[in-house]
Amino acid sequence: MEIGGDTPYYTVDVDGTSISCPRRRPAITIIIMTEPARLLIVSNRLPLTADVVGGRAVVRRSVGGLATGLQGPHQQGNGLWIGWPGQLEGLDADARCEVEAQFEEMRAVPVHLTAKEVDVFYEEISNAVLWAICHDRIDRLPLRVTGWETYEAANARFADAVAERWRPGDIVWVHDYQLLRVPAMLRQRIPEARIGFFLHIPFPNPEVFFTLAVRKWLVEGTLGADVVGFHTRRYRGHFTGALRRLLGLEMDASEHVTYGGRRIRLGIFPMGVDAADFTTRGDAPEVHAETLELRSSAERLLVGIDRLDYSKGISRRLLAFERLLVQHPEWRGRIRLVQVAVPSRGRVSEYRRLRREVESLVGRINGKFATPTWTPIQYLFRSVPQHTLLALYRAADVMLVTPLRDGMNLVAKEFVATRSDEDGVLVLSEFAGAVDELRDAVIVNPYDVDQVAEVIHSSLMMERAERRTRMRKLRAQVIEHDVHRWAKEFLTALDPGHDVAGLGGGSLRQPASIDDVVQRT
Ligand code: ADQ
Repeated sequence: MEIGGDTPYYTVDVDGTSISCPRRRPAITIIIMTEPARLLIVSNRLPLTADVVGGRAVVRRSVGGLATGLQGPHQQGNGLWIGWPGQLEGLDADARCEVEAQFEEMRAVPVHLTAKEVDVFYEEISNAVLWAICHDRIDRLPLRVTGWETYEAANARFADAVAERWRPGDIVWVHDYQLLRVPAMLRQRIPEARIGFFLHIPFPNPEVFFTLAVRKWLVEGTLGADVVGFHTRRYRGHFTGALRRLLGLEMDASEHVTYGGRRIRLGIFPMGVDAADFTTRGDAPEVHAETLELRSSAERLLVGIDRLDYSKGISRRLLAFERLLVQHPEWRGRIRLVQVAVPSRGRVSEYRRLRREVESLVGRINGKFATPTWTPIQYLFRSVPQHTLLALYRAADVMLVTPLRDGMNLVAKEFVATRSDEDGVLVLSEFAGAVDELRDAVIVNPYDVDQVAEVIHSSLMMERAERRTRMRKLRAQVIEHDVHRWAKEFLTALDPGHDVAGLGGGSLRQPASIDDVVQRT
C-alpha cells in the first residue's frame, strides 16, 4: 500500500551526471506486513532494452534464457530485477526520465555504470579475463591483468542497490561471473539475508583458475551466498577442488561446506528452456511456411546458431564442413550450411579478430566450392527474429552445436524443444554442459575436425527410425527439465519455506521495525 509523498522530483545518477525526474509515485511507501517475501534478482544486464522510437523512449523486455526462466518468479513474486540497463546513449534528459519511469513500472532497478566501469569491469575484467579463464583460454589473457579494484567497485554498486531495497524476508538471487564478489558484499551489508548465486558459465579446472592472482578473493566472494549453483557436476567438482586447495574446505555428503560459521550448499541445477513455449511457437503456421521455404533451398540443411564467441567453436565447425565437402564430394550442390553468428562484444579486440577469421573462412570455403547455382555456406552476422530462429530449428536436418567449452548451451535444448515432428539430428560437443543431459545427441569432440566431418556425414545418412528414437528421448528430457523447473529447484533450495512465484510454502513477511516498514523509494 502506498500513501502520498511530498517530493515532486527525484534524481538519477547517469554516467556521473545527475538528472531530475518527476516523481510518478508517492515518496513514502508503507509495506503491508503480510506481503509475501519478494525475490530480488541481480544480474549484470537487466532483461530490458531501451530504444528511441519516433522520438519517444520505449523499453522492451528482451528475450533470452534467463529472462524467460525468471519472468514468472519476478512478476508473481512482486519482486525486483536489479541490473545494468546498458549504455543509454542518445537519450535526452526527458527520455531518460521516461525510461526510468518505465523501468520502475516493470519493477526493474537500473544500476548505471560509468564509462570507465563499462570499459574495465565489463569489457576488460569480465569479458576479456574471467570469460577467457572460465572457458580454459589462458592464452587469451592480457600480459598484465589490472582493474580488479574497478570490478570490486562495480560489484559494490550492485550490492548497494540490493541492500537499499532489501526488506526482511526477501530472498536475493545473484547471477554469473560479472558479480562474483556481490554475495560476500551482501553478506556484510545484510547478514541475515537468504542469498543465492548461480554461475552460468563453467567453473574451470583449479589448475586454470589458479592462474588468476585474485583466485582466493573471487571464491570468497561467492561464499557469501547460502546456495551456490552450477550447471554440471564437473563445474562443481572444479569449484570444490579450488575450495579445498585455497581454504581447506571439504564438501560433506549433504552437498554443504562450512565457512565463516555458515553452511553453504553447493548444488547442481542444469538450466533448461521454456520447452512448451518453443513447441507451441515452432508449430505456428507462419513458422511452418518459413520452414518449407528454407527446406526448398537445399536437399539437406545444416544449421549453426551462436553468439560470435571463440568458445562456440565456429571456425573449427567451418573447417569440418569444408572437410566434409572434400571427403564426401557427393554432397556438393546438395547441402547447405546456414550459420547465424550474433554480433557480440565487438569492443573487445579478440572478438573483432574472431569476426575477421570466421568471415575469411566463409569466404574461402564458398570461393572454393560454390557454383553459379549453389553456395555452400549462408553466413548471417546478425541476430535473427524469433520466427526465423524457430524456422531454422525446424528446417535443420542436422543442428551443429559444437562449442569448445560452454556452460550449458541453450541452443541445443531450444532445437530439441522445437522439434515436435520428432526429426532432425543434434550433433553436440562433448564440452557443452548440455551433454550431461542430452545423451541421445550424436556427441563429438569439436577439436577433432576430421571426426566432426565424418559425424556430419553419418548424421546426414541416419535413418528416419533412428532419428525419431533419438529425438523422442531428447524431447522427453528437455520437456521434463525445463527452465521453470530449474528456477523452482534453485529457489526451493535457497528458501524452501517461501512462496516466491507461487512455488508453494507461503510464509509471510516477519514483522519488522518501523525503519523497515517505512521506506523511501
Ligand atoms: P550464451 O553464451 O549466450 O549463454 P546460449 O546458452 O547458447 O549461450 O544462449 C544463447 C541464447 O541466445 C539462446 O537463447 C538463443 O536462442 C539466443 N540466440 C542465439 N542466436 C540467436 C540469434 N541469431 N537470434 C536470436 N537469438 C539468438 C550463457 C552461457 C551458456 C548457458 C547460458 C544460460 O555461455 O553456456 O547455457 O548462459 O545459463
